[in-house]
Amino acid sequence: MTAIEANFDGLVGPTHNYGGLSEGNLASARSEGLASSPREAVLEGIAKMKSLADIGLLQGVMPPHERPFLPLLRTLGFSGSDAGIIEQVGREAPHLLRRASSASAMWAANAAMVSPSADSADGRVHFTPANLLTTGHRAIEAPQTRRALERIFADETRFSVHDSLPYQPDFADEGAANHVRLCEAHGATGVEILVWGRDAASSYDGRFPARQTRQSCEAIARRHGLDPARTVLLQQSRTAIEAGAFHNDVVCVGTRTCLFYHEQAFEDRDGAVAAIRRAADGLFEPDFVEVPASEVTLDDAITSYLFNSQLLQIPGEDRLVLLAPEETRENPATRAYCERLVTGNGPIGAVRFASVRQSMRNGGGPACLRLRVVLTEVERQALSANVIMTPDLFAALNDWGMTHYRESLSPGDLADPQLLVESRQALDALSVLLGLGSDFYPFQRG
Ligand code: SUG
Repeated sequence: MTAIEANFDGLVGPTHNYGGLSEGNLASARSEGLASSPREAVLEGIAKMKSLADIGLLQGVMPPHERPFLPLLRTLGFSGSDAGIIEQVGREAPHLLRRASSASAMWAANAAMVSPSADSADGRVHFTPANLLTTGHRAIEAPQTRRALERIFADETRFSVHDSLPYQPDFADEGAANHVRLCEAHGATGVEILVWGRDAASSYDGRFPARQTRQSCEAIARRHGLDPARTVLLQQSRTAIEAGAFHNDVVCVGTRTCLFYHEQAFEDRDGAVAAIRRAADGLFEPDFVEVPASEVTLDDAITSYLFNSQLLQIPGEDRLVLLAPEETRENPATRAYCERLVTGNGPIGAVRFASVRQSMRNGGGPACLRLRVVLTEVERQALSANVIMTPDLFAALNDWGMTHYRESLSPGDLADPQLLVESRQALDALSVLLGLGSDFYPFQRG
């Protein structure tokens, strides 16, 4: 069966801001309190999506979530009118307002873990929305993510959208950011690599949280019906987490037969390579492109986000293309590495750069912004809603962003009740534009 790898990017929400909310994410800590530009952020994201659609890849859009999220604030005991709550929380508990206002659903790599039909026992595409329970601002995402997935992948004969894993520390899950799938061709049986930072059976005392547990990887592999012989669970290196790699996709990316990763990405590097080879036996020969720490230090990898790139199979090109953030070009070590990489005859033939600076300041590179979904032609035809990027959708989304998004947002602006009004107007218009229905957001349901 032939299949393609589609990218569904999270559309940046109107409240995009720098809240300093993610412990262990160094960019988020560095940017805390800076003014953001929601408009620039959304336009950067839309431009990246368009550039991939233009080169012949299937590109989808994941809608932003409702923020500020009044249901959270009401659950925490605030009452009265919506505007009154925003003002009160802004005065009395600004940290809760930041938590309720983050546009973090834009990082769609954390939306869900996805297994294609070629790998699942029942021949359907499986999705597990991530519970994201390690950070308070992200732990509110899963119900709306599930809703979005159920609208877009509504055909239950082809797609299975699960509930998120239980909200218990043992099952902390951050979605596809800790997942890589290798295969000979997208439609063929693949090897699914699930990466965890913490084993819930032992205590973990790192400097920064390890956001994914081994137990959540095991549960997802079971519910997606993956073949144990073709599934590999790997431990992310503690050193990488301590250095600021809060997700595995900050130090590793892979597609088709190619795994591109930092020497210090995995706790047991040799064991990882051997396990992947074993799982791929009889299917394909994996290509390991390992970046030595002597050429790119972990610090350079994390500040430049070299590995948070999209590794793309572009129609008509023999070798893979690495779409890296501009920051990779600006860092002398990673720029030099990229120049050497493409002169060799390995699987990666070119490096291109995308500007997603607004997202990068919160620790989100090109790969964080997208959720990959491998689809056969029949599955592609079964998609619902109007979420596939076309020249018309691109023009409409650009106009929409220009109309509804603020040029600049400083931390104090979150306490402006008008931001809530503007945000709802934007999402109302968007739900029409993307064909999601007029009951897609909680505020639309009353
Ligand atoms: O979960 N940043 C996100 C970045 C997610 C990046 N995703 C991947 N690596 N796949 C996070 O830490 C920062 C929000 C703030 O501080 O305002 C934030 O949530």
